[in-house]
Amino acid sequence: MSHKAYPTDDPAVVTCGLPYANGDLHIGHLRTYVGGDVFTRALRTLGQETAFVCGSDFHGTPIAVQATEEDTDPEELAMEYHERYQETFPQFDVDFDNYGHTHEGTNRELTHDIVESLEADGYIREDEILVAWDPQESQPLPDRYVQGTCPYCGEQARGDECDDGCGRHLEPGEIEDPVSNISGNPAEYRERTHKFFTVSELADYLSSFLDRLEGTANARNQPRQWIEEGLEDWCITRDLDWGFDYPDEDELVLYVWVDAPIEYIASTKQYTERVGASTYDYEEVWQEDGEIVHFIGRDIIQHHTIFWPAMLRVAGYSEPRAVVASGFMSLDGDAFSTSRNRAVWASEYLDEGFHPDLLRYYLTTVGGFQDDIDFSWERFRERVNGELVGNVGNFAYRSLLFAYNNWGGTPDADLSEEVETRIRSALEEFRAAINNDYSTRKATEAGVELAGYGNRYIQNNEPWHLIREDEAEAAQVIRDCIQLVKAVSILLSPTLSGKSEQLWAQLGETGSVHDTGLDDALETPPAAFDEPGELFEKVEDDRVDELNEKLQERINSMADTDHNESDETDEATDAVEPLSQERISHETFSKLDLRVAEIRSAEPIEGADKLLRLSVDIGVEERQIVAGIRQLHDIDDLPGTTVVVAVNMEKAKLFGVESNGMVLAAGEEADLLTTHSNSPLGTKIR
Ligand code: B3M
Ligand code: ZN
Repeated sequence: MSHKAYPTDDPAVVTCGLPYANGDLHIGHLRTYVGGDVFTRALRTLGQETAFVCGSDFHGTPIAVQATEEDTDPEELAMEYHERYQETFPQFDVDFDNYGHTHEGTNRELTHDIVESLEADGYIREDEILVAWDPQESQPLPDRYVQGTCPYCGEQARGDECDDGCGRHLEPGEIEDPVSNISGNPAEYRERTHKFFTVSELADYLSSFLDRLEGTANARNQPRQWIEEGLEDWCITRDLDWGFDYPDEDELVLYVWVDAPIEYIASTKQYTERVGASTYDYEEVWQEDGEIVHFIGRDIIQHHTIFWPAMLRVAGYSEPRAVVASGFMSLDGDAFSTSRNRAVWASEYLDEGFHPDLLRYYLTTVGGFQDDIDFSWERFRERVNGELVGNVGNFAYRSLLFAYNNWGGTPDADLSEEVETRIRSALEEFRAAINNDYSTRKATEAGVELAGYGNRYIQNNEPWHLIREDEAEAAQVIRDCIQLVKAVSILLSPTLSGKSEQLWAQLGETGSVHDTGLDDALETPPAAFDEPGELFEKVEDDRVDELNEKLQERINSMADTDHNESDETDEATDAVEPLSQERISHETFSKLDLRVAEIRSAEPIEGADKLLRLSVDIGVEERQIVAGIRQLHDIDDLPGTTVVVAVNMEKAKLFGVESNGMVLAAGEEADLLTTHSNSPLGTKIR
């Protein structure tokens, strides 16, 4: 990869995946937006000229299906949520320079231009294909109007994406055993004429693009494999009323994934129109040598690393420099579910009175961006109290207060060499985290660790004793500490966007910390400042209990309503899974080596709410097995429990812990299987 290090001479744009404007935002959604915002601020701290843009996604069947369900017009529905998102993002300091939506004129024009240039260059062909059709309603069933089985991995998939399985995009007609979401009946197939973008011709270009692409590794690895397996052409039209018309066609609209990413350009263009091209020129970014960085969820990697760069390439635009794709996020070990109210909503978080920075910090540091992470109020408390209150806040407050009480500000002394060197190395870590890893987590840790160093420094030097013996020496120590506080404030400014600003003001600095660069961290702090206040407040234990109870009550009450009304659009969670129709031979079964075993010990795994590390005695040896059984079982009750273990499972690594075998359990709740007599450990189960 031969890109120049940030800051470059060219402008950058950071984008975030456009939210479909069809539902409230929860803290799981915020991961991508906070990620993009923190990264943008980090780039600016490095001195990179950067715009941060996004917009609401108005088109496609996600909006159309919901509008039908709510008996409203898709545009009206989308507009309502769009307006809400415009309020929500700034509440979390996710400050887009432009936040548009896909149904606007700017996007329509750009989309038509781009599609026309795909046509003009001979990259569009027409084909007759079989598409899903509802015989009862007598209408086509594009994308989310249909559910079925993924032809690649066999998981239940919805319309155009295998969301629970392999994550692939599915072409029209590809889904197996389709069922109509309108009538609930099996769908049929009808022949229709559609337009295809011949992405398959761009395989070589896309391979070389992936070699240059920066960002997270997941965004390169998956698509490389898809290219190896052979790229299919991409159907870019749909039989639908909602969306942008295909140029000069009345019957077909463009597939939502054509115009959605083009909104990245449209939104940047709107920003330029507002501030003027001399301030920020979108053409320099998108048509010359700009640095284009996309923050997305990992479920839309294919769209951003295959379809999108293919479109940009043919239409003569610049290619993305980086795709930063997040891992999955769970809540208390289970998936967020909008329809089941199993979520911590963005508005709810704020209503609880928590500062947005606490969540920004949690989302940024609880795992790497491409890792799967979990949110729990308990871990939220631990991180806030341990790192923000106990480390960062504590260091800033004790240093500033001591300085204020004794000198009314920063004492007059020279910065020591030791501290200067330590600050320089933190700045370097920050720079490297952004440049080498696109890691906002590591960049943030550079600041948090510097605060930790500061705490040890002040503790070891004991200025509170020194000041009685040798004032000059005490002044020296505190001078160092205030410089450290200043550096911490700059290093943490991308993540703790509001709190760092408060700290900046406490330091007696003028202007905004967001207008400073990394090198300002070594500029002398102001000689005078006011009495400081504490930056962070502890989250108390009983708050966590209360929040957990609230969440649980809500989930339970939704479960009760599910029992009473059978909601046809949701899958019934408690229905028994259909019995498998596929028979297996005795030989196949005998390949499974199942043994009677006993749990010897059970311990929690840091960061994984459902998992336990078990030591299990299987008669001939003791094995370490990771099992997702924490929900139902009390850790202390587990040792001594007889269980059934599949001993010849492939080894796996979960949250960094190796699992050598599988403990059998029933259902989502993981009810453990046991024996009812005293079969010796290691007995084979047949
Ligand atoms: N609107 C939302 C999603 O699939 C979709 C993103 C578009 S990004 C150009 O995550
Ligand atoms: Zn699949």
